[in-house]
Amino acid sequence: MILDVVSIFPEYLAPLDLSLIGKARREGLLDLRVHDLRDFTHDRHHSVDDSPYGGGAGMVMKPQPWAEALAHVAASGAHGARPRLIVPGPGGMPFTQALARELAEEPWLAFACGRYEGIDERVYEYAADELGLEVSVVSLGDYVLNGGEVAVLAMVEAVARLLPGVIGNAESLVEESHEDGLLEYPVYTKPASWESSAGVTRAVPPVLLSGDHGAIAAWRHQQRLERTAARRPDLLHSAAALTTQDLAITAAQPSDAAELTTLQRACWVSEAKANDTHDIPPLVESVDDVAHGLLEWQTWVVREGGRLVASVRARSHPDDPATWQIGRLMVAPDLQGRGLGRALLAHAEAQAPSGTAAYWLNTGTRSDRNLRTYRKAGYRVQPGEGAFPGTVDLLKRRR
Ligand code: JFE
Repeated sequence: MILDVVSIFPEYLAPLDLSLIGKARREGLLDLRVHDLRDFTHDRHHSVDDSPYGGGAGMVMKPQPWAEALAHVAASGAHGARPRLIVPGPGGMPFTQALARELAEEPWLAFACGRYEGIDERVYEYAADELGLEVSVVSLGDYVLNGGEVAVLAMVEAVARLLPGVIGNAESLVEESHEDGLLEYPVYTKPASWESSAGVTRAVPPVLLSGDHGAIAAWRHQQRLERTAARRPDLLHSAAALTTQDLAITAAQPSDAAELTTLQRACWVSEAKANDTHDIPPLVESVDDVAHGLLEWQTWVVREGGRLVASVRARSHPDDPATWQIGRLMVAPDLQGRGLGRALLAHAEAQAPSGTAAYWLNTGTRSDRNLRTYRKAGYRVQPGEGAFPGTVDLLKRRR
């Protein structure tokens, strides 16, 4: 990946030579080029700012040095190639892990670090219209910095660590905070019992020493829910908890078969539409077929006011006990988008026996909504066709 940064304080970007990013640079995974905006001025004082039209406090960055600097950067690539231009600003779109992932796919990024009250608006138009750049104004968060440099340090670090080869352990990337909408669980290391200098002894939560992987997964999930509720209640609205606090997840009974049949037909109609066929098991199974499925799978249901509104099932793979198969994740169409599906998926994962190495599931190749949900939950699409025609398999390592 090529990274160009334009700033009046090029030394501000020096920390990028340290640690992970510096190593990636030395290994050629990253080509980071820092440019001094003042090199693109022509007056004796190398001036880059002037007073704002219309009045107001402070100074505004002049268009000319920016235009020349960005033209220089844009012309430095292969024939026809153009960088995506990222401009940090408190009024930009939020910089999120999702945006970091999107930017990590780009071959070439350019960053324009403003100062003062910002950059003359015509520079954005020039970069888009005359240089052909896709321009994105991006905010690190709702607070005001003095310039774009600190934001670029943060964004470059967040993007670079997603590049193949920059972090040794690719798996550690999948299973992180924010990847499935909940905060991370607390972590501990040796000693199991630690005495602070004040003489207070603190033990690691005993469940973590139990060797019971199912119990550990359930405890960690609970910790994540509690932390998210305490620190980021805004995330809960779309994530797992609220829904499962109010609605109990219970084991399906044989008497649920008829309602499950109705629910799966309601839930898979969209699949029939997307794939232009009704020849999909959940759509054509009889009540007896569904009842038979209850014998071969562990199935859980959620009821709201007596109505069966959601379900999921799971079992150990018949030929590979280390793989926990999850399927038939469904939420009544009128209740979708409330995090119920994610909560059920987390529940199914937490029920996997110790010795489970990976969770497996399968969905329609064209089921964009499902694929997005599973991706957010840490699942990755496996190459090639899935277990059934028109489907893909997805895997997630157990942590
Ligand atoms: C610049 C400044 C006056 C901004 C209302 C360039 N997340 C985030 N916070 N702050 C920035 C980004 C940021 C980025 C670039 C910047 C702030 N400033 C300062 C001064 C009004 C401003 O916007 C100049």
